[in-house]
Amino acid sequence: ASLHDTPEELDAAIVGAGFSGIYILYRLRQLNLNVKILEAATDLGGTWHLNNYPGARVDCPSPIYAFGIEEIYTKWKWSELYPAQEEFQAYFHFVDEVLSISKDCMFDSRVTSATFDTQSSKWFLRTQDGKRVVAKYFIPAVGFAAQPYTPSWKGLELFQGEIHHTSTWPQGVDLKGKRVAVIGTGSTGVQLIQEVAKEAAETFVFQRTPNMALPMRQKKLTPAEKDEMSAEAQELFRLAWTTGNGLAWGPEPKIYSQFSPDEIQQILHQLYTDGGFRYWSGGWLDLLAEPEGNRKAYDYWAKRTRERIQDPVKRDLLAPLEPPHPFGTKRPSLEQDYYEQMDKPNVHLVNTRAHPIIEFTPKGIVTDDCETYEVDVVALATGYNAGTGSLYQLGIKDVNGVNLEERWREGIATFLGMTVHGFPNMFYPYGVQAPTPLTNGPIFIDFQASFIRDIIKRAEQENIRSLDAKKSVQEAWTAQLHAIGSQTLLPQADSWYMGANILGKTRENAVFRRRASYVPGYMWRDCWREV
Ligand code: NA7
Repeated sequence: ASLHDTPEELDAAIVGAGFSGIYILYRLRQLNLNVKILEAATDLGGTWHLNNYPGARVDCPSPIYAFGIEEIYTKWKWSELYPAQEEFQAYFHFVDEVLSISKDCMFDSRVTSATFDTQSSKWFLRTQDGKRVVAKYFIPAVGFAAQPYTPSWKGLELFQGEIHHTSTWPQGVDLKGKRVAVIGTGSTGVQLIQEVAKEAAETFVFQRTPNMALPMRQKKLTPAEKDEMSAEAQELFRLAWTTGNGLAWGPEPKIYSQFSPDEIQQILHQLYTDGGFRYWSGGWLDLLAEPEGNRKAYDYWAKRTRERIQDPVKRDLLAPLEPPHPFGTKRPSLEQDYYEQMDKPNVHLVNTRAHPIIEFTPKGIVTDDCETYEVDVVALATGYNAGTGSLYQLGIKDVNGVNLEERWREGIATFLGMTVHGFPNMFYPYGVQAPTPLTNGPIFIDFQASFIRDIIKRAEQENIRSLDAKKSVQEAWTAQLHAIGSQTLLPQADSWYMGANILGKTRENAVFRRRASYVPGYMWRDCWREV
């Protein structure tokens, strides 16, 4: 790595060594380009390197939450249907052995500024410790969850116990016999709570919105099942490329009104029994768009969940008879024994919808009904400044020197959810205005990485200095996204899909809902200008 005065010259600079950074490195190597990854952390894995909290595991089933690369999936064997974070760390090391990724990585390199120079048509990147890189193509592969969000509660800094956001959870936090608060019941909170409740003397769960968590139906794989899975992997990856959710199955190609009420109940029963995200995206096509069927799905979920909770107060808070928002318009978590853990007498459910947290004291947390919860450890499972936050912290400026954050102040505008007008030769995978959170990550990333490779290949063949999405196509894309989004139930939830989890953030749909029409017919001429 070049320090200070001599910038390292590359064809493409990727930021981030998670699934997307690695996939893009792999794809761009196919073009014989000089490519490197700049990674803030000390190891590969991105979110799977950082998220060390107890219970962290994937919610998409193996073997297809993985690289669809033959040299990898034919050799690697998963131990469970839904592997835990430690297994992903081992997996990324294995991927490194097979693909030699680390040799093209600059670790400990946190990018803090990225500017486009119109003279040379190149991106100039600078890291926190003064390293400089110049590259024709700039690929911020930083995922949607790179900027943790902690609400600015009064007195937070006064708390004298241990306090950790889940994304920076250190090794070796001892919870045994402790009083532990978990704030937040999103995907992270649910996973964490299941583990905390088994260790801690008392657990205080601060819930604002109940998670419509679905049974994971986790499975440890026997040696025979592992072999079977390896043998099927190729076909499963192939199938996953054809579905809207990036999983190996999708809904029947029918809408709610095409089923009889009995059929609907049978479908719900079957999907719930089969487990995983099937209940969320395996039923009928318009589950997230049509209110009557959506309510049926909610009611069946609530009935099955309520049966598992003995405490009547907790039952009404965890699975109320009236849904707080349409089913599935916030991401459901997958759980193993969440409701049984929550039902235990030493697990206390604090309703922060009714009584918000107003401050921290040296000893604990105070809610607006003047209750004080004295605890030894606080876990902040309060999520992320999703999508935009990940990009903003890189300090990216457009051709006129204007910050991305400034450019998007009045609303996010992109072309394909991968590039932004005024930021030539910048392609970001797995981010805002793409189908990102509604698909199985690695499969969708592979799809985008292939698109990015193909468009760069074409630009190189035709000697194009830089590709900048035209303003008109960006406007059309963004308008289409909002038009599709407004026909769904997604805007009815205060989710991070809507930017509505962060106080003060503009509320707008950040998800391109329909993967089918996401297929790029957008490759050439009339969509791009040269800068
Ligand atoms: P999420 O899904 O954004 O969850 C954050 C949680 O924190 C959620 O339950 C929030 O309640 C809660 N929260 C946030 N701010 C507050 C305040 N001020 N008071 C009380 N509670 C609060 O983040 P995760 O880390 O769980 O998951 C992120 C993604 O990672 C996930 O979708 C997966 O794709 C992987 P709310 O629901 O907003 O009422």
